[in-house]
Amino acid sequence: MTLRYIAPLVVGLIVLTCKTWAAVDVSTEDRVDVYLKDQAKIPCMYNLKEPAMMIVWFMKLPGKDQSRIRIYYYDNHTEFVEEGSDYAGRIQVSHSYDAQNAVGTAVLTIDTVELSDQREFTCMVHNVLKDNGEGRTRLQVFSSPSLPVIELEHTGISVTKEEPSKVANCKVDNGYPRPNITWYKDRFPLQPSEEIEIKESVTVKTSGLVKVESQLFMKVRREDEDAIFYCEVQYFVPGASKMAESNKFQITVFYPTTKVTLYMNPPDRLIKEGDIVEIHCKGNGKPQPIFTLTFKDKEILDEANGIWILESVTRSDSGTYECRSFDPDTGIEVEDSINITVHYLDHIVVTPEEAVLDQMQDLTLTCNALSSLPTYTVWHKDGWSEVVERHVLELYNASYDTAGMYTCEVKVPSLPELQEQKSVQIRVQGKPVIAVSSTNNADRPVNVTCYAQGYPIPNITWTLSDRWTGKPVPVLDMQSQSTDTDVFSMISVKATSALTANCRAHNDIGTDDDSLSIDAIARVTTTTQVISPKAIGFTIIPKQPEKGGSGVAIAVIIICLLLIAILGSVLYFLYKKGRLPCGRSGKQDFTKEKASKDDIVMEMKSGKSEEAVLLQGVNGDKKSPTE
Ligand SMILES: *[C@@H]1O[C@H](CO)[C@@H](O)[C@H](O)[C@H]1NC(C)=O
Ligand SMILES: *[C@@H]1O[C@H](CO)[C@@H](O)[C@H](O)[C@H]1NC(C)=O
Ligand SMILES: *[C@@H]1O[C@H](CO)[C@@H](O)[C@H](O)[C@H]1NC(C)=O
Ligand SMILES: *[C@@H]1O[C@H](CO)[C@@H](O)[C@H](O)[C@H]1NC(C)=O
Ligand SMILES: CC(=O)N[C@H]1CO[C@H](CO)[C@@H](O)[C@@H]1O
Repeated sequence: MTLRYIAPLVVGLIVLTCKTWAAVDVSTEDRVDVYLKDQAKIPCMYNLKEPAMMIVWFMKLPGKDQSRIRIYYYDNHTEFVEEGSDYAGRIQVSHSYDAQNAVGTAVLTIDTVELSDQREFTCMVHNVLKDNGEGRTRLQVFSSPSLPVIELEHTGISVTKEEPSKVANCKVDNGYPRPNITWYKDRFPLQPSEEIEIKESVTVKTSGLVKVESQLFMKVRREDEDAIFYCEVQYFVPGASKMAESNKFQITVFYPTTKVTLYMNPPDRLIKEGDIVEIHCKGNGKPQPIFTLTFKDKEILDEANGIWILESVTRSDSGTYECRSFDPDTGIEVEDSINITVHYLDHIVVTPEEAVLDQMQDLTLTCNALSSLPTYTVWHKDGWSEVVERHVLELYNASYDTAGMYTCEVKVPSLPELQEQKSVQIRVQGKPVIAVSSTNNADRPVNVTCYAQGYPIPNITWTLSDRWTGKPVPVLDMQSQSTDTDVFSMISVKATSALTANCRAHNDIGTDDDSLSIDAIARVTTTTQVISPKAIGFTIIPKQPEKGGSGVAIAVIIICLLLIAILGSVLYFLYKKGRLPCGRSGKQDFTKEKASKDDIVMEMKSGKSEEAVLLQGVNGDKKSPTE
């Protein structure tokens, strides 16, 4: 505060010392600054060897009438403020005198300064000799304006406009003296030019305070959409100048579309039939123009913000899509196009669709499915792992094992969702081939099973007969299961006597049968049935008798029997002649051997079946292999 007063004071003194036109040396400040509604102090100094005789303060009237009016009077007798003036009750003057330096002061204080107080005040000092001197001070009142407020033009501004367009309005209120408004773009002040126009309006309100509005007009360019704008207000305050910035803002710039881009979302995706495809069209202008999307010269409707959604596309949706935009302002028409390929995998065609083969026949199966992409084909059999990785499957020299369900699977490696499969039933026809087997458990009913392959699927017939009487025994508890290629049948037998179980498989092409002997004690022997050579390769067939081996064995045993007979005859002869001492034991052994024939059969059976077969043959149970 003091500094602020002293500086102008010194200047004032220098000025005044120059103007030594009066007898009394009076000095005042040229100007005193004060905020509206504050208290103003206007000092007046004089140099006298004694206190002033009289001090009078005047004010100058505004307008053309430059006359001055006394507002305050002081002398050695009396002191008063002029009644009826603007200042009655608002001013006072404090006096002091410094005898040592011979300097006196009279400070005029004005309370609650109004704008109308901005005028000239004169201090007149008289000395004892009635000489006088004067000093004048101008009171300057200040009011800080409100912060600047931006009002934006809301719609966008087109770069194609010939004349500068209104960008924004900047407003400050209640300032005094008149504040200035400056516009800024990216921190650089804007000066009026061919492209920039600034219209300012200044309103002095009844209060005397000033409202300033500034309108910015500009020819915008495309880059201006990124520019930061604001306005700044500069105003004076006591002893200084200040400034305040408005909020920063950006403008919406409209520019024509010179290029459109058509693309799929998401991009770089393989599309298959049934997919949803999203097509986007974007222009490089602002606002986005009206687009039209055409496909095969037909317009596709249902557009929303340049996006079209094609639901469940098919291969017929493949082709070129074109997006066009037309700007009516500039007359510019632009377009872009994309190719869309909708991929597909058709249903599989397998040839033949089914087949019944003869044994040893060959067959070529082909599997084809039309696709727009490279495919991978694989054949499986009966749900097992792959057989071949080709679209052609060749079956050579069909056997019953060849029969089954063949499945062809076609995949598209680049688009794994595309895959198809189809199955084909291959049958191999022929007369039944059977295999009979049984459990061997003494405590339980014996389960006799019969497995038959063949096509048409054979019918299984079981017969049970008593081995000694030959009478049929009813078959109870038969269970059968058949698949596309074979039949499995099982009976449970409670053998109260020795039985023969016969399984007979029959179809249009032929018949096969096999028998089993079941002992009363539930022991089992296989029959003489020689399994047909066709059955080679069956997993569950019983061990096949070797024909060559049994021939040799038969010869050897017949020779042995002959030798025993001869030996017996010789012994008998010697016995009759009395040459041989006869023990009872020898005779007994011979008969015993005959009696235990069955036991020998069982022992041999557990060893080698071929010998069992032979011995049973000797017992007369053998059946003809060809039947
Ligand atoms: C306002 O502008 C005028 C003219 O350029 C200048 O004289 C004055 O000092 C400025 N006022 C402020 C507060 O800056
Ligand atoms: C076909 O199979 C049969 C029995 O499985 C075999 O004897 C014959 O040699 C095979 N023929 C060819 C050409 O492989
Ligand atoms: C015979 O078959 C029946 C029915 O399948 C089964 O319950 C039984 O355990 C089998 N008997 C033997 C000795 O395996
Ligand atoms: C198999 O048996 C069924 C009835 O059980 C009969 O209709 C069919 O003709 C038989 N098939 C043959 C090949 O004998
Ligand atoms: C003490 C003093 O200076 N008195 C003076 C007051 O003023 C009158 C005239 O107005 C003088 O006569 C006195 O001498």
